[in-house]
Amino acid sequence: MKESFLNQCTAVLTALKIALLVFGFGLTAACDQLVDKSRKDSLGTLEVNQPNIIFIMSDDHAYQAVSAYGYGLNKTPHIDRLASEGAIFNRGFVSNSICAPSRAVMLTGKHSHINGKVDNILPFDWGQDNFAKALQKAGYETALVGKIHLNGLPQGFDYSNVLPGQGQYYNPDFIENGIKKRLNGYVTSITTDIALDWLEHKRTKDKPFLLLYHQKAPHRTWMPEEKYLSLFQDKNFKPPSNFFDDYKGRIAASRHEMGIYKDMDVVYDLKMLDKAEKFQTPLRGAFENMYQRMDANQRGAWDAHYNPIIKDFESSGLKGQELALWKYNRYMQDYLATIQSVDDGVGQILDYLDANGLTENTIVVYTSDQGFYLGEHGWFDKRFMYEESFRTPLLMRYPKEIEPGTIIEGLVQNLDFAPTFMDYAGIEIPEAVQGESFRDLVSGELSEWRDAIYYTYYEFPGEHHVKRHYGIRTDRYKLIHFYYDIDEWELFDLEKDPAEMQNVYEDPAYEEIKNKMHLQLNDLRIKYKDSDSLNQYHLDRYLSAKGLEKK
Ligand code: SGN
Ligand code: CA
Repeated sequence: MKESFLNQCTAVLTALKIALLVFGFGLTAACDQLVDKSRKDSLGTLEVNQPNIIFIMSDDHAYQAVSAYGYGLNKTPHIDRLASEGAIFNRGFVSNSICAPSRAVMLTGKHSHINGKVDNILPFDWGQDNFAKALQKAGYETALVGKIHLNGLPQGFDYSNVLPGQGQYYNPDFIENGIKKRLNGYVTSITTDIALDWLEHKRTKDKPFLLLYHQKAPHRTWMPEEKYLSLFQDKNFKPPSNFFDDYKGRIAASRHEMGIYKDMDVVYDLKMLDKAEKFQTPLRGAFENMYQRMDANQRGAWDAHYNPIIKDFESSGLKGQELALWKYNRYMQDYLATIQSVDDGVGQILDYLDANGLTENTIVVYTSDQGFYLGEHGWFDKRFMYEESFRTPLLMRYPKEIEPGTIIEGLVQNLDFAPTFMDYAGIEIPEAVQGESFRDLVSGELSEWRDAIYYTYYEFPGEHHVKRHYGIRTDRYKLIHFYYDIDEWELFDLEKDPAEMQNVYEDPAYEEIKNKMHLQLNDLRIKYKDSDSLNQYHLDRYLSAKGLEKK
């Protein structure tokens, strides 16, 4: 009786909402609150409350470039709101620091060697379980918007509107429920508009929802939105202390191809598109293709900003260290400018929740698919198990359970998202899931948590030349094994050497620590069912897919 009355009430409210939409957000907010409450009441108890979940992920967003982490590079007031109104994680990590594998881990709650997507090259199997499928079965309406970088039609989503592969910054193609269309505008704002449109017009408002809102930015080649082109123009950034790293004692690191000085292309990465001989760079053609996508207005704004910089650069004749520092600064200006649009989008989503009475019962998570080097070790890109790419920003708000201003020091990984969301949705977490729910950790109800995390990286031989490795990190130490094309162990004392410049693996003072770390690493490999023979299996598949010989 009560239920049918509520159903009628909901229908009337929905009709009223449509009719009165012109009067703005105020009434919609009241209705959302009512519908939300009736769902809970009709189910009886608070325990079965299924909160909405908005999972925001950007691509290559370094934690150093979220102002809540205190590095002073830029201002991200909307992302920071999640920290002040919820929790910030100081030890949020990925388990394989590269895009598609990271997303596969996030969806499945299983390490790369188990879910099979170990690198950006080999295909992902959407047929396996993922948390979106589980939430869908449990009554959630689900959507995926923006970058996912996994081949094939996403499974587990009632609605998907995603970029093909890496996507484009200007006038990008999007694939809406399997149908490709080119959209005009800037990718970050378009992605936000699609997310807001789904929230307001496409979802069924009497169901709990899961929205994966995933930005392409600030991925290479760091092309800012017109309005932010000159935001950091007058800023001179101080490079990190290990910008001129000599890689002593770290052979794999010394073989990198991701140096700002050595490998960053002045046209492709730094936008110096000019006719002169020195601008006929290897990646010039690829940049010209992206530039050609712009319409006349976009190109007008672009040229007005970059042409004077090109002119200055041409006449400067910079060389050596001065050129390295100029490149670093140029890189930072564009990279940080793309983040401003990401932060705006977060603000728009949070405003939508506020205006619609959804703030209280919606979990909002902000993270990235991995971290990124902003000049540490002289680098851009990621992939290594060194801190800046292994670690990633993680902030989370859920007013019903998380105290504002919470700081989490526990070692959390992207492996934990799937079980955490299932936990909040009231779904039993399957045995096969390797991550752990951090729901009780973040609400302060847990005293015991894991003391070590496991990492793997596979994409070699490949772009940026980062050798295959795996390793373990505890609160204080990190042990890494580069095992292919080289056989090198590295041990770091993160308390004494946070910049990871001293490999103390051969230092007798660390003998005991080293042995303990080896034992712990073995335990973790057993726990997560990883082995040398699995590494061999993944290597063989990779080499044959690329038509390469074994070294
Ligand atoms: C592209 C980039 C690389 C980057 C990979 C992986 N090159 O290939 O610099 O490391 O993506 O990034 S680009 O010339 O195409 O920009 S990931 O985040 O998608 O894994
Ligand atoms: Ca990425």
